[in-house]
Amino acid sequence: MLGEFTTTYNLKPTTYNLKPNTCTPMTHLHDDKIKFLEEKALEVRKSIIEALVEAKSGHTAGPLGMTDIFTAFYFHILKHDPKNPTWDERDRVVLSNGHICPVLYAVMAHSGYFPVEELKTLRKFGTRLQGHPHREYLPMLETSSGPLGQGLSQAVGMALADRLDRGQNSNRTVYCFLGDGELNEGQIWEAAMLAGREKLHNLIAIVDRNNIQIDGFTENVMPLEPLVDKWRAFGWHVLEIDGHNMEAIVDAVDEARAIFEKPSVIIAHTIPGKGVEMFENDYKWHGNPPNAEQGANAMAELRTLGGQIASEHE
Ligand SMILES: Cc1ncc(C[n+]2csc(CCOP(=O)(O)OP(=O)(O)O)c2C)c(N)n1
Ligand SMILES: [Mg+2]
Repeated sequence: MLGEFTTTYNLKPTTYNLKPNTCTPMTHLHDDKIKFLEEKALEVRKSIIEALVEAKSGHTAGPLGMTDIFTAFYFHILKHDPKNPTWDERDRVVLSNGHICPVLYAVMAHSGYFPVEELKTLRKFGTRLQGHPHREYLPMLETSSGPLGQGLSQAVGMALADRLDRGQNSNRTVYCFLGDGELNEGQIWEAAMLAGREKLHNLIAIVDRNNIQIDGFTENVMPLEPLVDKWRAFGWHVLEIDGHNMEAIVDAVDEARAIFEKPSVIIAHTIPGKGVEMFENDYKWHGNPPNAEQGANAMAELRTLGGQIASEHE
């Protein structure tokens, strides 16, 4: 008899007393700060190329494409203290697409977490800078990553825990970086569903919408469009930006932090391999490093900003 096993639940959705976010908005970028961030991004790109050439393996396209965003985060947006990485008030950064860690290592080094010189130890046996982020070796990371699809679930857990700890008064934000190809992982959408249901306004995801993944263009491998509608349907506030425009990056994060009734996702349109023509928009650079000659050419192109300024030898 089916009836004997029927249990009735009095299910009610959890209600939260959601209040406007108390986060102080970042000040709007003035021209000097934009120039500072753009120059910093150039240094970061050079460091990434030097590290990859030295390592003789690793990912080129994703790190160069996300350099402007990571520079804006580590030099303007994030609440963090490189000299005190476990500061309790810090924002949390989850790099779900762990393979782009050369850019994370580079901004961490340039902002003072460890010496810039250490970047040349990327992917060497026994070093702290493994090919995918390893928290056991580098404890100033929030998570280890590499297997795609897991970071958003971890970030949702952190955002829920933050709410339990601090209620609505928390001034900490959890940022989760995701690749667009990574969105093929079903676990992402489980986490997105829970974040929407829990109205995690302290969670901001940033999708690297570079249109490539390991073996092709995303829309050929597994179409993601209409991507904005997908996130909206899961209960997220969605923003779309040019991921190479410092003002757009900062304004989007400001808007996302001001939203208090749902999580936000920033879909950042980026050019994979940005800054070096040979690497741009070619998925073959997803997981290949430049050799010494390609690296030297790339450095020259970056030094002259693609021929816009005279090189130091002219
Ligand atoms: C669970 C899992 N499956 C496969 C891989 C291998 N893999 C590494 S990166 C990548 C492509 C991901 O595409 P995207 O997130 O768009 O990264 P991009 O090429 O833009 O850097 C794949 C399939 C992995 N790291 N984890
Ligand atoms: Mg991609």
